[in-house]
Amino acid sequence: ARIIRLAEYKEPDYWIKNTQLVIRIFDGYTEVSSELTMVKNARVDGLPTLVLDGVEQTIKQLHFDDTEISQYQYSDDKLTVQPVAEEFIFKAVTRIDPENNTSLEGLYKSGSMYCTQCEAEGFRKITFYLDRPDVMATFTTRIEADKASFPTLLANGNPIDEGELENGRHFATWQDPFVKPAYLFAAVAGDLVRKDDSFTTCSGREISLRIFAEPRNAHKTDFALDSLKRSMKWDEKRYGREYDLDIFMIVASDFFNMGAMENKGLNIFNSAAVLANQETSSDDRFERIEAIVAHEYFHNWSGNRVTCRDWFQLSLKEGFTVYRDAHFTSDMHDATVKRIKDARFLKTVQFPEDSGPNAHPVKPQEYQEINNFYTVTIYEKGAEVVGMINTLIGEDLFRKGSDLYFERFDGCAATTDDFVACMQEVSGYDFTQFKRWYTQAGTPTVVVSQHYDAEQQQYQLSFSQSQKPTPGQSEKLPMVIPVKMALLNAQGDELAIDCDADFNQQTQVLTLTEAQTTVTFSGVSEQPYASLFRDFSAPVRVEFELSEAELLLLASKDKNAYNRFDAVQKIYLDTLIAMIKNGDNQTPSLVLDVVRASLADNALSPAIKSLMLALPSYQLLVDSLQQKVDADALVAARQAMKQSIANSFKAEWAELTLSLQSEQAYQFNAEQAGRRELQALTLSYWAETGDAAALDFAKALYQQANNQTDRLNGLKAVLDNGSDALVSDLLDDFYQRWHEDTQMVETWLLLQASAKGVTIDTIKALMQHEAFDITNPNKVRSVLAGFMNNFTSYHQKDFSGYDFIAQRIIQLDAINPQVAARFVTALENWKVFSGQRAEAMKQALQSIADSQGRSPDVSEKVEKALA
Ligand code: BAL
Ligand code: ZN
Repeated sequence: ARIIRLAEYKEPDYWIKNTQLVIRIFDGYTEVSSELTMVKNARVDGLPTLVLDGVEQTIKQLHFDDTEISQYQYSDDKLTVQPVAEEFIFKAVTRIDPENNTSLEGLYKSGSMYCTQCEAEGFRKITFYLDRPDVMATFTTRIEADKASFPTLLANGNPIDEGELENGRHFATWQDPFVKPAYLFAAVAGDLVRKDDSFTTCSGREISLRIFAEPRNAHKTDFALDSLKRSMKWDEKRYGREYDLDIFMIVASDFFNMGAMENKGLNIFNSAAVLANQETSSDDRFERIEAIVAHEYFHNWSGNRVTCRDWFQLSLKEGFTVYRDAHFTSDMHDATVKRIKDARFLKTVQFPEDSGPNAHPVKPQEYQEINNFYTVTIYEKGAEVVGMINTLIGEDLFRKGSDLYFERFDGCAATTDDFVACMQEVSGYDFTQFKRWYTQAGTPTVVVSQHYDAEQQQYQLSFSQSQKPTPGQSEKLPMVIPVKMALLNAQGDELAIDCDADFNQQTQVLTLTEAQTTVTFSGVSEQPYASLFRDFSAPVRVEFELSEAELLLLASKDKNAYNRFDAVQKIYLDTLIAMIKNGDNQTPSLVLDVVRASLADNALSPAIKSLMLALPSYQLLVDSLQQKVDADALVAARQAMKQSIANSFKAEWAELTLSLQSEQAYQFNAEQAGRRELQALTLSYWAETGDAAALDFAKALYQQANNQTDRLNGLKAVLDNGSDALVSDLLDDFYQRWHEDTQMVETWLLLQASAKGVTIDTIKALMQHEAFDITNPNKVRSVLAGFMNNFTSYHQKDFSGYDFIAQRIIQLDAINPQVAARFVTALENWKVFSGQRAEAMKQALQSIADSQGRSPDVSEKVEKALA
């Protein structure tokens, strides 16, 4: 396989200054004419051959200026030609086949519309190009199509022309004055309805905002438009970033590999990530849509105006933009809740990636298929790294650094080093060692121990950091680790800190740089309680053995709400791990005490309370065990604990569930969403007790709901605990009522694939259902990701889940390699499991490896997993 290495980066031999495209859409084929104004790179000697990327191109004509190119070579997705001058226009006319493009990269047909997805390397499926992010050009795009079928024709930038053509066809021409790499190109042709709004920028410019959707979805666009306006305002206020074009467009597409795409001025969204209303979208869906709209919008600066030099810098735009959208969500809703959920997600999904065969640094050194690097490491760990920069230099200097970065690299393709250099320049902080966060893969473990000397009134904390080897990286060096902390007295009050280490009094951050650090705190008149890594100040594993009394104090009195949550989770996790190790599934009183205290604490918001009362997921448990996992024992222990908590507080669950019922008109906001989230949790415990009244309540919640959140909360409780007859009644009812709504059908598939006790036969039946379509990534994800994340069903005792997934990966790979490769994650961490289970997972991987005609996407992941 071909390996692309960062160390081998060099500038291209030629640049493209301007790109003129004509896309002629016909029934059965599309013809693309391109004119690329090119100039030789001044740093290159001679007149090198021009090597353009192009995939599945049927060549009709090639020209240099007006001279036809008779000699060329087109093989292995590269077109090689010999220029005769340093400046020229390269012209190509080619044909492509969007109707049969099931990879959903390049130009493809999504239902009745044509749309594009070019990141990372899809543009080469549209025409020949220097398809790399450091080649930036202005674009003019003309689209021609049948007018009756495709009245809406869109591309990046501003509309400059439109008109009628022969045979009922028409055209529209769009011009994008901002230079951009090809991955930000977009074009759409469809029969779409448009919803308009406007936004006045900080400098008084009026921007026209337009959302396009298929007519049946016209009623679901308001929320995204509002989210967009909030995002635009926020980016002006928080980052001083004003929108640049006069128009900002969003298009919803039912067939989409990713969540959404930040194409300049023309974002294309997965329908599931943009269409919303109260009837069909739950609170968490609203929050996710708002965050994705913001994320794509924020890319206009962090990604588009300043883009990446090469794909090794992907986190430059993704890590920073995730950081920005997380901050936006915190500002819009509840910052602690957002932080808890983000940290929990990182631990649940990114930590396992970082300790598995696909571990890679935030700035990878090499790849085979870049599509495989749109990972939680690049995105979410990348965001944590940006967050640590903020923690280390403080918010004001961070903003100065970001202003400098945008100013200095506007219109350029930059690197993560460029970003950090700006932060260093404005703050004077030396980031040399810190940059290991970009180059070293793996999650550091910090082991902490404490010692109190009452006589000297001194307290010591010793930190020892280490990192396990990751594939291709055996040596690990110490990291810069910011520890936001406090010392608490027995009432939970914070003590003044006087210590002999690098501690910032203003930010309350202690910075570790060595493998071992011992910090001595003076003037400590009683044994303190250490509240460490507040707000999850670094993406590390922490091992700090605490007594029950210490844990209980932190769990009940720590004023840092994140750490309070974390202490409660630690109690559940440590207890579950002990239960698994000892083979004893009695839930100890400590756990019940914590639940009781959390239940009784009226100062806790419902949202935080629900987070504190929820047991850690199976996935988080697997990662926390840090030893070979006996999946059956793990399931038994967690189920026993859930049962015990349910039964011990049966009356409380019932009472709380009822009291959380509200007559308030539905609104998506943090307060209401928190109440509904807590009710979902209390109802799930109540239903777990087997109380018939709980199921009656759940059924009524489903039937009487005027919003999707309540409806799903009721339905989930029934799915997990109701009789087969009731379950099938409600599922039938759901399908009957909403089978014409794509998002509802996706939810219906997901609910069943995620339900307790689902069997492979049910999954197979879902894949045979009229609502299923294997060429549609959302449908595939609903069923297969739903199943894969359904721990007890996927890891069922006869191991049959693994071969089933392997066969589906092989099947999908022939249709959509990008989507297929994502499912390899379900098998790649086979080494964490014990005995025959690990062997069965490995065999499933091997069967993929042995299959014919695998894509580079799937090959890379499978080979790494088997290495
Ligand atoms: N750039 C791919 C989609 C996203 O991260 O916004
Ligand atoms: Zn992004």
